[in-house]
Formats: sequence, structure tokens, C-alpha cells
Amino acid sequence: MKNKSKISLLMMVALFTASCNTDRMGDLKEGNEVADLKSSVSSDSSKPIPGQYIVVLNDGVLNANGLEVAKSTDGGKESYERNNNVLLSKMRSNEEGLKLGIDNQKISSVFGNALEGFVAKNLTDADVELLKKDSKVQSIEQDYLVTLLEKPAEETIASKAVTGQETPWGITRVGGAGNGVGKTAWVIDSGIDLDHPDLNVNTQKSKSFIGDNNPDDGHGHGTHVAGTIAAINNDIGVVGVAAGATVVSLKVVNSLGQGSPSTWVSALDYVYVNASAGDVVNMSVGAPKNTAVDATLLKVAKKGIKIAVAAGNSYDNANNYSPARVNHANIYTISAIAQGDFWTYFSSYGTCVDYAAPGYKVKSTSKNGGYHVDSGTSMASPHAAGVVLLGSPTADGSVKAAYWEHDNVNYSGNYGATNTYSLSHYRYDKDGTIDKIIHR
Ligand SMILES: [Ca+2]
Ligand SMILES: [Ca+2]
Ligand SMILES: [Ca+2]
Repeated sequence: MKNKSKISLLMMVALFTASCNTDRMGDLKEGNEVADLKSSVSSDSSKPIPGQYIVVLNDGVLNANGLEVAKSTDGGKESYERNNNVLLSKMRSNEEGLKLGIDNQKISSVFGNALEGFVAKNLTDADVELLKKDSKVQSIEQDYLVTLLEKPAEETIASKAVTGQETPWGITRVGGAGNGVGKTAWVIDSGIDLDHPDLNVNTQKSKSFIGDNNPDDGHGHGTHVAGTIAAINNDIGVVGVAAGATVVSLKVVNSLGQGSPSTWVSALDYVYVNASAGDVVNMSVGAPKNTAVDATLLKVAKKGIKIAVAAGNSYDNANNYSPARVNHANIYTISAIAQGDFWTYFSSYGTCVDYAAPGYKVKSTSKNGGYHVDSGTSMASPHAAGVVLLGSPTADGSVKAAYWEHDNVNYSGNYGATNTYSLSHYRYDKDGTIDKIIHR
């Protein structure tokens, strides 16, 4: 990953250098910056995991077959895991499991709260056909390996907070830091640095869904998201929108920035049982349309839990991606602006988008007690999550078109208020409705 990003950076710098003449030496420096940005917000890519599928059963199938999930939620994570393990072992047993015609040992994980279903590995085409025809099965969908983002370069993570707290521009733009103490945000991401001095993490409720039994952040992305929502108002580092709110790590992305929609379904199933109305969930993740992800998210939203979702970084219609495309009064799909309220060149758009929020050069907390600057709709969504956590959001202004083009050979444009070049193309909110900027 890191090597690949360095190579592409070098290639771009080389190309920029070749296209620059001496009158435009100023562009060379900007070219470096553009290449950095391109690598840090590289478009989400996804590829099918052969044989791995998310199978959703019709509501009530578990109960009708003696597989009802114990509903006790005492102890939060412990009771969830206990109940889940009982369901998994029953589903995998030939005697107690559903008679689906497949080898029940192929069932690798189960969910039974928001939705009923399971994830299966190593399914053959014949298995898939069998499940499609089964009247107990509502849907069967391919699972994906999604590469969400490049890992922040280690050297860009400042290891310690400088003395004196800074208020990042995005926090100011959405109305400044409010008091989030006592409120809870659930972060479905790469984990959260559990002992970061600028975050209040509930480690009891935090849980990994990627098999490492460790909700700590090996990447940096989830900690960055958590800090924008809720970094503590103290005398170090940064401050979040809902300063001091409790954050819960729900880890679905590994240290390489990879994850799968199947684990998002499991994390949402966990939220459905353990979160309370008024809590907020942040999902800065995205994949091709997936009805299991969408259906689970809707169940959570209908329970009164609010969810902020990133629109995506591919300058594409967000209606083609899950969970960005899901609409509900409690679901906020968020596009990204730069300073000056300009549309970021990478932000996806679409009728599912509810608000825009700051998502360019955002400073926040990072792994290992550090801090780093990052860009993406991943950074915009947690600004909205913080606003929503504090109460009913309002809007202040709307996004402006950004003049910007990057074609790997030449670039020109007026990005934001500070950099002026000759104009060629421009990027803007192209879905027909200009996004309002969320504000508390
Ligand atoms: Ca702080
Ligand atoms: Ca929407
Ligand atoms: Ca729009």
C-alpha cells in the first residue's frame, strides 16, 4: 500500500514536472499537494470474495425453526456475544440448523437481531442456486473486499499533541465545539485508539468484527473520525464537534484499510441491540449496492438511532453505493466541502445526499495517541455526526462549484479561495440540488 502510494506520487510529480515550464514553477509545489491528496482519498475499490455471501432470511424464520436469539441484553457486549455464539453453533449443527441443503460448516458468522441471516464462505455455484430457491431466504448477495482508503503515512502522524488546543477549521465551520459529554457515538470504522488522551472511548462496548478480538485502531482512519465527532475540550490536541462525547469502536476495517460489507451488517446488528435512541452512528465506508447493508441500516434508523454516512470519494452518483444511498429521516448522507465552502473534487453527489460538511485537510486524532490531517467524505460525515449528536441540525449556506481538473498530465483550476490557475473544467454538486452545509 505504502509503496504503491509512493510510486504513484513519484509518477505524478514526474508528469507535473514535465508539463511545467519555468513560468509556472509555483505549480510544481501544488502538484505535490495534489498527488498527496489523490493518494489519501483514493476512490473506494472493491472486488468480490470468491464463494463468500451474505444470506438474509425472511423475518421470523429463526423463531419458526427453534433458533430464536435470546433477547437478554444485560452486560451489553458479553450477552450479545454469548447469544450470537449460541446461534452460530446451532446454525452450524446438522441437527438443529436450518435444512438449507448446504454444508452448515460453511456458515462463518450469524446475525439475528436487526435482520436474521448469516455469512457463508466457500459456497459453490450449486450452493448459491439452492439458497436462491429456498423459501426461507430473502436475499443472497456476494460479499466484497473493499479497500476503503490508503493508510496515512507513519511520518505524517504527529506522535504527540502540541501543548495548547487547536480548533480545526471544520469544527468552526459547523458552528464550533459543543458539549457532548454524556452522549454516545458509535464509530463503524478501523477501530479507535482506545487510550488516546484526547478521546473518551467506551472500551467495554467496543468490539471488533474482523476476527482479531481487538477494537484498537491499527490504521488511523477510525480514530480520525472519532476525534472530529468528539475530541475532548481540554488543553491538548484538537476539539471535536460534540466535545467529550463517548465514542465506541466497532472495528470493521483492518490495518490495511480493507473491510467487507458482511461485517458492516454484523456491526449494525450489534448497534441495533446495544445503542439507545438519540445515539449516533458514523459510517465512513462504502461499497456497491447491497440490500443487506441497506436493510440493516434502516432497522437501526427506525429504532430512533441516527446515522451519518459518507457519500463516497469517487465523484460519482452516491445512489449507486451502500450505505450512502439509503434514505430515512434518521440517516444523513454527507458530501464534502473544502475551506471557503467549495465542492471537493472527489466528493460523490446524488439525491440521497442530505448535507455537505468539511472534508478537506481536516486535522484530527490518529492512532497511537497521534494526530494527522486527512481528506475525504470520511472526514465530512463525522462533522455531521457530531452536529446530529448535539441536537437537531440546521444549515448555513450551500456549496459552491470548485474549478479544478486533474487528468494525470495537466491540471489547472481554482481550488478553493487560495489557489488560482487558468480554468478548464470544474467540479460541482451535479445532482440538480445544491447541498446545504450542515450547522449546529
Ligand atoms: Ca483536545
Ligand atoms: Ca438521504
Ligand atoms: Ca446535491
